[in-house]
Amino acid sequence: MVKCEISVINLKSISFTKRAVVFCSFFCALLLSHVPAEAAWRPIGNVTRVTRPKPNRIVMDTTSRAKVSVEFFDIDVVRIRIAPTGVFERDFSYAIDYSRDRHTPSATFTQSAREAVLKNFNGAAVTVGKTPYSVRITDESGAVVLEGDPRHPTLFDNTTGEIRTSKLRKSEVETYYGFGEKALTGMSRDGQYIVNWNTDTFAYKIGTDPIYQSIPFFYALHNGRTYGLYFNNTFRTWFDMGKTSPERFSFGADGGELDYFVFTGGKERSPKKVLQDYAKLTGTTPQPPMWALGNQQSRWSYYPESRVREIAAGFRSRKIPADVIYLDIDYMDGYRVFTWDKQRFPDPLKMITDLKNDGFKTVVIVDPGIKVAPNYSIYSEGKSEGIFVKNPDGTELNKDVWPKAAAFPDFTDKKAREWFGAQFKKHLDEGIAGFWTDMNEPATFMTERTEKPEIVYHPAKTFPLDTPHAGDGLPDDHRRYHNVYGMQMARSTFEGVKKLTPEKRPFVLTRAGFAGVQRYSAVWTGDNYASWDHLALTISMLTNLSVSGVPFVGADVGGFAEMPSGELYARWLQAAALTPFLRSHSVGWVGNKEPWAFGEDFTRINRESIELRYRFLPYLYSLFREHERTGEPVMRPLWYEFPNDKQTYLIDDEYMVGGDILVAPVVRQGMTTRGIYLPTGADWIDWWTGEKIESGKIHYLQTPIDRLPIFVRAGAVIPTQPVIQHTGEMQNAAVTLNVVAGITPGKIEKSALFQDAGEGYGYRSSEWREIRTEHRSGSLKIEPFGTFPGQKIEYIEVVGISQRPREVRVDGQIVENIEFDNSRKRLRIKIDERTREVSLVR
Ligand code: MIG
Repeated sequence: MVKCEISVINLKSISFTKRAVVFCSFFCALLLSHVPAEAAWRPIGNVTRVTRPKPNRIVMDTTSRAKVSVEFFDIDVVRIRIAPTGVFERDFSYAIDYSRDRHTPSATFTQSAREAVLKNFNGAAVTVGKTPYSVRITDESGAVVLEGDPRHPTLFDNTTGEIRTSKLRKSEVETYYGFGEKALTGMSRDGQYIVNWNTDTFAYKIGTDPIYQSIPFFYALHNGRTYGLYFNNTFRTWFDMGKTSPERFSFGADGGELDYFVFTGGKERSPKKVLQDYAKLTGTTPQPPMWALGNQQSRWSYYPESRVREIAAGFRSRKIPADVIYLDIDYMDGYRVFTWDKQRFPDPLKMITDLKNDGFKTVVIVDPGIKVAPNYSIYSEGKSEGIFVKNPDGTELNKDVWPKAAAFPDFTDKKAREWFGAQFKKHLDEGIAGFWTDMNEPATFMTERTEKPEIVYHPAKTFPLDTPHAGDGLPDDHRRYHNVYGMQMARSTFEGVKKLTPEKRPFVLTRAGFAGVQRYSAVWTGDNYASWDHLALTISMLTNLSVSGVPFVGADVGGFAEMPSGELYARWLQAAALTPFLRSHSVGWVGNKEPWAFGEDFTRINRESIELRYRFLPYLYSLFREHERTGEPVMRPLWYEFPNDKQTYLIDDEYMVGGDILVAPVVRQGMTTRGIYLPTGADWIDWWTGEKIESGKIHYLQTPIDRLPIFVRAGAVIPTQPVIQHTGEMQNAAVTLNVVAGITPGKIEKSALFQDAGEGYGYRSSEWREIRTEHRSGSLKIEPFGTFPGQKIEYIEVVGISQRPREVRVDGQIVENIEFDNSRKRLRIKIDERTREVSLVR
């Protein structure tokens, strides 16, 4: 084809006879080739007819044959669907959580020759222009939320199946966030070009895109006002966020419908409202087992058994807390999933039981590739069950991965999901506590015969595009289902484990995923690199992933590839200490990377970082509870909490844990002071010194190697516990409620500590307790709800109190046994389970 085009361009300069030959070969080539000559982009055209199948939905015919549907999907959620073929697809999405109730908002409809208007009961409206088709969404106050760019209308190409649209930016200073797991520079995606196509990207660099996950959801923020947009399309998608022109952003896909949800952000137009509505659409992460919030240790790979035991003992003997140990691919017999290498692990049950008795859970990796070997029962059973992915000609798709030639379950087939899910029985019987699903982009190896292996996104790194999939009733090829394969493997794992052990909460960790993956799994950011840049990158990656609906996120501490210095490892562990998922993991061919592998001084610092993690576990656990209910993330970027402070919009070296803790880790080598910005809209206290730090300013503070800079919000009540060695010891640890001084007089701050068994589903009925507090200037009211016998409440610590109060009363009685630490500006008051009110008189 390329040859033909060149010939055509040069036609004028060649003779008539030659021209005839060129023309002939050009048309022959056209006939022979399946590749279309060029993209044939067509607009939607004019709206010719409007029908209203439901009160909250209108459907339009157009001159191009494309059909358009406009709907108030929920009160503050507009859904627009354009079917280029004129026939809407089956209304099913792997991303959507169908188990949730939704409001069907009442709406009114009016139309004229020029416009069709669907108006929500609260005043928000969608206005469709008819000649030609255009769309504009306005909020309750009539302000424009989002409108199409009239000079770059929605286009589709019926020959290739591609679709695209462009929207106007509010101004050149609009910032964009979300997009799931992206290794791109900075916090905002403004000016960037983004592609979604799950890809195995070993030792990715800053700027490598795409990587493992695809979440086509983003926020636009301008002047404190937000909206969100989720592009409900599983094909390869792309977003041009003002890179081509600062006047607009554009997005499109290689196929499917132009189906997108706009989250208007409600009256406040706040990021929180956007995320709540997105979470209502795609679901939340169920409360993880408590142990999964503990410190986790991994390596590719720890083996044989003696080495695993040595690592576990290494934590206990050095008093470094830990809850989980991971087994990477070398535990298997020749990389056959659901088997053991009997030389390396002669008695898995015994080892796992001993580890369990020592407070360690064991998690194993599971790959989707099932070794092609007739005498391997998992393979032969899978084959006879017919659950493997096939080639277009009906033969089994075999590709090389770790076990060499492998077959792959079609996770878009319910039968395959159930079959694979049932295989976990063996490991669950052995006592394995959780599963780590890797290589599920899906990733395959290139062989010696692969042409041009130097191409980064080589097609041979996954299934061929024309590979058929069941698609749960909508059979189509890999183009449509590539991006959901990983999340469906995580789902198969989650659902399988849940069915086999219904009394427990499954723990799944996945590398690949799509919007909605949070319903099944935690996510880690794949094969990062032991460099300072990569450490710095974790903050924007994990916070953007968090606001993309996925709360349980972490990066390989210390970097997966290469060897960190002691300083880098220590700073990394420190920076990660309060991130939702805390796991050290690395390749096996560089030096040891356990927290004690960098000399005595670093061992102490690393121990303190992990101890810090365990101190804050009651707070972290409560945040997960809040997430399950509302969709609020655990880890949060600053702009999300403080959208009215524009200084926060680009901050990518600080993060929030919940709404009350701001962490400003050191992510640069040798930095013993750093600039720290504290947002306006709150007052801040230094957690360590109790010093009040003025907001709205950058402070240059000392950041010694053994301290994570933490700031807490004035007025907050933050539960902590003493250091324990693993979460199994938690029940006997007593809670301290840290009451942060400096609350604005007249204000009431409410908070809740959530307690339950840390496992199982009792918390969904009556086996839970919530310690609710109300903080006013000078007084704290404590009220327990629920009857679960959770950790006892033993102390109140007032953080940031500058002098010893004249009087402290507990339930009205003056008490004397208080400790005031002037150097740290802390006051400690002993209370007990019956305490309902503590008050201070200055
Ligand atoms: O081809 O199982 O990202 O965490 O250690 C590499 C071996 C396969 C990639 C994962 C990594 C894991 C490794 N895996």
